[in-house]
Amino acid sequence: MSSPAAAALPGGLAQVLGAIVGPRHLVVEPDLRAGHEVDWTGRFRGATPAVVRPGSTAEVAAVVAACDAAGVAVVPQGGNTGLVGGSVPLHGEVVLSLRRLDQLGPVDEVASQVTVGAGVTLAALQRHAAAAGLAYPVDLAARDTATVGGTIATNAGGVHVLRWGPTRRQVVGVEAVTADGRVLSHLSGLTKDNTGYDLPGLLCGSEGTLAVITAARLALVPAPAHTVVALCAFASVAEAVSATASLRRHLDALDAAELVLGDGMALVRAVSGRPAPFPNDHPVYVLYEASGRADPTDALAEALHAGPAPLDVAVATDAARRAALWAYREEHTSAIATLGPPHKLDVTVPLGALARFVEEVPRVVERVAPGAACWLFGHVGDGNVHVNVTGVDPDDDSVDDAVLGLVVASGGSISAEHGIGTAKRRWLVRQRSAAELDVFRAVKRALDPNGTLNPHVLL
Ligand code: FAD
Ligand code: 2HG
Ligand code: ZN
Repeated sequence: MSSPAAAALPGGLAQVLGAIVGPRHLVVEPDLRAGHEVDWTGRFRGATPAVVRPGSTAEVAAVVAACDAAGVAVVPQGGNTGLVGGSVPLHGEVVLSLRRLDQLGPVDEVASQVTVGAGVTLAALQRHAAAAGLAYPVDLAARDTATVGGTIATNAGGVHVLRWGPTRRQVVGVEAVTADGRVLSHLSGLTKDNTGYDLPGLLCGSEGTLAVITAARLALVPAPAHTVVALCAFASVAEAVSATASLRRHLDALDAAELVLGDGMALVRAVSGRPAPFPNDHPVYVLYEASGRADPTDALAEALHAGPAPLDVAVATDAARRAALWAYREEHTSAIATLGPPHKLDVTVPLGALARFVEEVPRVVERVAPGAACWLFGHVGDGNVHVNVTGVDPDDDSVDDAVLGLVVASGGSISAEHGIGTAKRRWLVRQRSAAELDVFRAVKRALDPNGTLNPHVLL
């Protein structure tokens, strides 16, 4: 999906923005803007008159206020790894890049918390926490690029939601800038603090539409002394779901349960050249990870006996072999990207309906887009399936309509963890009542009356 070229900035605004951030950080050269104008998948491509790169909260506030006063819309952008077309200037907006806000505060070992800038990447945060013997539990394959601000704005999930919850559960304070340039700062991180509305909770998942997040106070968890990964093969998705339910009942230390299907495994192997995990191919795999202070390997093996028996199991305890098993799952997104821009439908269905949903999706897709290829994988413990469809024109959303229709009919959610962005805006009315959407719009008006922040995202 691409948009016409962006209009130039209104008279004088370029000078104002350049004076705020310094000329070096007002990026107008086409080749330097280019990477900020297209999303990670290549499906959503826009154009911006300028990428503005503030280096402090005060600069963010001044930039946003200047754009608001000039009637110029702004797209906040972190690592630009978002998958719903919410981080790129599809309507000629100014791009506000938050990547320079990359300060890592000292880890508060008494509270197990840390305050960091919105531009810190997940990987940098994870390394910082690890150096203090702690861990930041939100983890996803884009960890080297995705930022704290972006993960809060999307309420990112990732592979550890099963045990630690999504980003919202880790955010104990935020600093953010409203469209008129006011700074809201509540970073004390007090566990008990009933002094009004929960602004961190509101900003989690707000997709850059309510305020620009500039820093966050985050809860950390104990770093595990032992981690074990087991890749298990099953005969069907129904067995995989039932084995996962059994593991959840029997294993406190379960961090992740990740679904891979046979064709996705074959694609990842073809693209990466990785060897097969087992002598025989199987239709369904689940990658389990467990971790704790004590070695959970025996507990995992015992828990596996309590459910449907896997057809094959590969176990890894050392970091290199664990990473090799994880690669079969994590490399799905990049392997699919080699086939051209996919339609990505990140959905949840009730666990009881998941096996049927996985069977049904290819049939539904074949009906509306004969010959298109369907790739399904995801976070089976959360009922979160990533439906990717390749071989369909980026602008043809009949596949999206058909799959999301099936999701709603199954009692699921049209966005599990990636957000609504611009990609799914059309379908939000199927999921949220008119009364809820009215309240959403009222909240938006209260914080951003001129519609400056991501006006084409979410609502
Ligand atoms: P961006 O893409 O830059 O922005 C995303 C949204 O947040 C946009 O609407 C943007 O306007 C807004 N935004 C960004 N920064 C700010 C800010 N400071 N203040 C206000 N608004 C802001 N997501 C998951 O949930 N789980 C996964 O497992 C997962 N795996 C992924 C794997 C790969 C290989 C890739 C490419 C993506 C994956 N994602 C996943 C999606 C993506 O990484 C997340 O949505 C992530 O949270 C985006 O962070 P970002 O910094 O790149 O944000
Ligand atoms: C994942 O779980 C991400 O790997 C990306 O959420 C999903 O590529 C996708 O559709
Ligand atoms: Zn995911």
